Amino acid sequence: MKPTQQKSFDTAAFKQSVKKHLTSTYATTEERASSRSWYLAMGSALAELTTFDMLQTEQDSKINNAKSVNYLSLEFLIGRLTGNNLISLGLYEQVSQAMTDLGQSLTDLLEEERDPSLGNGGLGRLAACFMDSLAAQEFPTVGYGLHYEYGLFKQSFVDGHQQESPDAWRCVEGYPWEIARPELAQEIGFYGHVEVYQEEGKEKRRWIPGMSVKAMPWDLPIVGYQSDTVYPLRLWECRAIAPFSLASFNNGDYFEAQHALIDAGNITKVLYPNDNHEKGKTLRLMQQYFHSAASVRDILRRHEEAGHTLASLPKYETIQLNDTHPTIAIPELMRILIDEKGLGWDEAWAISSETFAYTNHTLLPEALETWSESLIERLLPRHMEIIYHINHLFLQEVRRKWPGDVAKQQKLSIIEEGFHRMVRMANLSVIGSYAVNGVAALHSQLVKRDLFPEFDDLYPSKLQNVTNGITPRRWLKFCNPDLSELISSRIGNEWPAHLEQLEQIAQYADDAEFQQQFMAVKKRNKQRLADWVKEHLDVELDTKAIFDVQIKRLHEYKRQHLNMLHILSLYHRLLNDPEFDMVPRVVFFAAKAAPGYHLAKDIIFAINKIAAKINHDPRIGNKLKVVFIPDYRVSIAEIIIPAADVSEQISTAGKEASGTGNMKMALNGALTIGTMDGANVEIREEVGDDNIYIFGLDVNEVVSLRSNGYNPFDYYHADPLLKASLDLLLGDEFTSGEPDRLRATYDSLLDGGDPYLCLADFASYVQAHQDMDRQYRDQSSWAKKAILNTALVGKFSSDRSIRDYVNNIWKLEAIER
Ligand code: 26Q
Repeated sequence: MKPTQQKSFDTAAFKQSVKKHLTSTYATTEERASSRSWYLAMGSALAELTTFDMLQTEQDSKINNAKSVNYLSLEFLIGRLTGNNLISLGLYEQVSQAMTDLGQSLTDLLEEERDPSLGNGGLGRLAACFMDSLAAQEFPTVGYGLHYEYGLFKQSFVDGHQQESPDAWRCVEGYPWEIARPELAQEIGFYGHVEVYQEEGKEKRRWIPGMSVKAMPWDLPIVGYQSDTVYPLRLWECRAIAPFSLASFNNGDYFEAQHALIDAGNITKVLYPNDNHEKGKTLRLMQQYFHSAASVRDILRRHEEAGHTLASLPKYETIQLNDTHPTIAIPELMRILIDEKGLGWDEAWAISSETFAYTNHTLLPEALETWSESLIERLLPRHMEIIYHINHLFLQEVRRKWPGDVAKQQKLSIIEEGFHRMVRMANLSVIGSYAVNGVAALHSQLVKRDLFPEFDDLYPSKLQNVTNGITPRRWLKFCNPDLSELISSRIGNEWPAHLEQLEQIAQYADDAEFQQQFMAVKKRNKQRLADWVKEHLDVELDTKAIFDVQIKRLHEYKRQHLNMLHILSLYHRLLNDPEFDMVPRVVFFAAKAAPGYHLAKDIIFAINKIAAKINHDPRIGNKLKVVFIPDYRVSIAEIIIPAADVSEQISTAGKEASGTGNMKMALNGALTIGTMDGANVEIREEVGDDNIYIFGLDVNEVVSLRSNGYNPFDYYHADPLLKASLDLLLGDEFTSGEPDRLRATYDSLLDGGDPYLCLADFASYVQAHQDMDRQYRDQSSWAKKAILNTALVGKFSSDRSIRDYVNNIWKLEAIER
């Protein structure tokens, strides 16, 4: 990467281009244009610059003769692009000035951009951070995803209940950063049958699909930080092939033919809103195959156009599977190599199994994907045959390793026997990949120990770890400009590309002036959040309070309801314990629940009701406020994260694969209160025990508590504070006149058996909060801890994650241009 390179920029030409787009693309005038039109015109003018660079990159023979990584993911939660791209291009100041000249404020225009919410949460956001780091470090890459018409639903609250509404992120005008690539469209089949035929005396097979659709690619530019390299994020949109059914048109059945068009559009209509839970619907499998098939064909097209042989595919291309969602790409590549390119099985397998690598993001059994054999057979008959054959050869290997051990064969088989036979996508992924990785040290250990121990025996060194990371460009430089400036004033401005340099600010951790400046920045960021809350939610907040933040998808394993119990305990003590003294505190939540996850929605409802009561209860003298920010998304995370004093990372040990919000908040100077789970373990290693609040059972203690028979009532009866806190959920304390409306959450924690051990961890969680509250009273020592968090989390840059993939898995080289 070239240091602090400035792009040449012609301000006059840029302004001209904005004006041209205003009139000729958006049909308005400078006098009449709304802020929205100005934003669109500016975006279009900028996109022209990056499209040019993207095409240059695409045609660069140095890149085409080097190895690239193809990142396949059903989700890319990229967030707004305009501000971030301006930073990467190094044009923020110039464009800001140009827009001022045109009578516009850049910061206001940036607010006009809708977040492209093409992901659910962690997995999708990770994919976006990885694209940023690949481009920044000039590793040749293409991201492949889906061009959903509707992204993750928008969330609002009606009487405290989550309401979902569709997210038409492109609005009517389209998204200025995307560019259609009709020349690269592909045709994708479904259903149909397998035909057996003879060729040169050999029996061959081919798939005759029963229907097909068109995959139209849209490219978004991934602009490398301070580099001219722009790699594409290629998103496939499903379209009908027109004229779809000539027969129906000719029969005069116009509407029948139109119907087919409508159905084809459905495949990429909407992102599935489940996170860490699979729901085996036909349309979801169609999305997965549509995505994999279009991407694999595009990869082969690029490979062949560069003049390389099929046998050299693994030398030039690696395909990273973001969880099992694109795993059907493995049998798809095999099918193309064998049926279409005429290779033999062994040759094809040698290529395929050296091309794919798989990242596992979860151990939760309900999130491990399986698809019914009969569904795959119907939708993709040839792929099912190929899966059987992969399995057949694999089970021979298993029998050689463990002769006579039928249980091993059953456990490792790609096919799960039972009333409905199911295809286990994780097993297929491990068997068909040259490397498999977990996403944090602890998680990767558990993948080996609990999820795939036999695979680890069979294929030593296939199972690896790559600890997740976050891009410091978006998650510090862009979202926290004041802290960025303070950091640069002491250690220079190279840190966004070399995050380990932040360690140098550790020397200022005891410096009174630096502490005071650091805390002043935090205060301004807290004020920015408080202003947002006042404007949008009409709740008044005091920045002297501790800002205590839990922002992530709503899931029982993430234990937002444990946080809620802590709030109830504070409320109880404020009302009943005259001795009780606490630093004022604001607890922030932001979380979407999957629309079909009823208990998660009940927890949202309970927190909202508790917030409504507490926030207006004069008896507690503004000591405690609870704010549930609706519609959590990347752009609101960019406001909340810089303002956090305390980062809640409180999942049951062993359940959160990594977490990445934990890294973002620590980087922005928040102290973590967390369990020994996911990447919290490594954050503790980096920042040191004094600068993090660890509580609760660890993985081994969780296992032994469960095996001894866990009974939440034991804790309920033994701990009066816990009992009092839980009992507040009964009656009508928070739902005046309507008792029992918060009962579902209460019941899940007691009669429901408390599957995520909230009650077992409650006492130590409350204690950790108390320790933290004491510490906060000493602002100098708090500042020191906060500074050390920022200083010591350089490891969690996604640049480092990508280098780990490059060195240990992908084995590719950066291409300086
Ligand atoms: C699967 C089948 C059908 C429909 C939906 C799904 C589905 C979709 C999304 C299953 C899982 C997901 C998302 C999982 C996810 O976000 N996992 C998180 O990944 C992060 C990045 O590695 C980790 O930091 C988190 O710990 C992990 O929970």
